[in-house]
Amino acid sequence: MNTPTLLQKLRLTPALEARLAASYRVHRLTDEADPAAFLAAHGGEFDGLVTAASSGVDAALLAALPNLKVISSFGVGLDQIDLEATRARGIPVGYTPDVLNDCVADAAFALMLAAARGVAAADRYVRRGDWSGPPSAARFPLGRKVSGARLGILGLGRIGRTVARRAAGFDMEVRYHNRRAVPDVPWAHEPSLIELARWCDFLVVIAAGGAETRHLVDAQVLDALGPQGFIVNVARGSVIDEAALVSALVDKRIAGAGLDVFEHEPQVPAELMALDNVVMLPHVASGTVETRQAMGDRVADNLDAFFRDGRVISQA
Ligand code: NAP
Ligand code: 8YV
Repeated sequence: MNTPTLLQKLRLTPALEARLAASYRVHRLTDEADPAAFLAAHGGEFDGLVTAASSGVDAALLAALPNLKVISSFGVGLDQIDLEATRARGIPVGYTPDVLNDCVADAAFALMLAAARGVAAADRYVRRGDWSGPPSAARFPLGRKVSGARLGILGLGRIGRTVARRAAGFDMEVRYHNRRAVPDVPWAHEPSLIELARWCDFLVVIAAGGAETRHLVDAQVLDALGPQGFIVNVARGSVIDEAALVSALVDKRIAGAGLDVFEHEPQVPAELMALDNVVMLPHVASGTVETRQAMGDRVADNLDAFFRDGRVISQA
């Protein structure tokens, strides 16, 4: 078989780019001054497409690649990939589930602890010299206790279950909300998201993104969480109604938030910048050397398996 030709939609880690270049003919779309003109002239040459959860694949790009046989995506989220169009064409989509569970769950806890204990604000307080300043200056405010608190999880999937297991180390009682109860888990299923929010002290959002979950967390859910409740989002910005979240935070109708994802990344609502009870990350929950290496390995392994055996290892 001839060496397959891949279209790389965005820049990847250097290790993954090197590995792909060693086995395939790779063309980077980002090198093109006029990607549309390039695709019109050369779209028929590509056997495979490499993309990422954040970048996705839309119907127009698929249509520009008439001989495409496989897609390999860096990441687990599928909300930016037009799966209806790939299925209609019979194109398998490889992705990278499970290898990032640990780091995303770790990031959820980092955000939970940081929001409740004011870690980022306390760091700013020390750096400003307020701690060592005159004794008359306001002391740093008390935080909220995480250990022993009630944890609600929206989305008890692969990552949600990893978050739930970590909660045992913090003596937290866990309940979750999914459309379907998960069999054989020790945590209680709560069929109503509003009731889950009312019950818990910390609500971790880790449900899949996309049209079905858009604004699942709305003003009503936030009001049920209440002025003592914290929200953590490591899923997708779209799962929370961001305008409702901003107003709940500004009006102190919830206690605080830890956010890795936003509705219009990389734009972040200006109102959040001034709030010390909000901790923000630039969508890096899976961003460790080890996990990004494992994700990159799965991207390449999916392609290798497809071109060797006709099927990817992890198919969406
Ligand atoms: P997963 O195993 O597929 O779990 C998704 C969960 O969402 C399932 O428990 C599913 O349960 C629930 N869900 C889907 N639709 C729902 C709805 N309408 N109402 C309530 N629950 C719903 O996926 P995963 O591997 O854990 O990843 C979850 C998501 O995390 C990904 O899709 C991705 O967007 C996000 N993520 C973010 C980062 C980051 O860097 N921040 C990294 C990795 C992943 P039911 O089907 O029973 O409803
Ligand atoms: C990715 C993610 O790092 O896997 C996902 O769904 O959101 C992150 O792990 C990022 O989206 C890369 O595209």
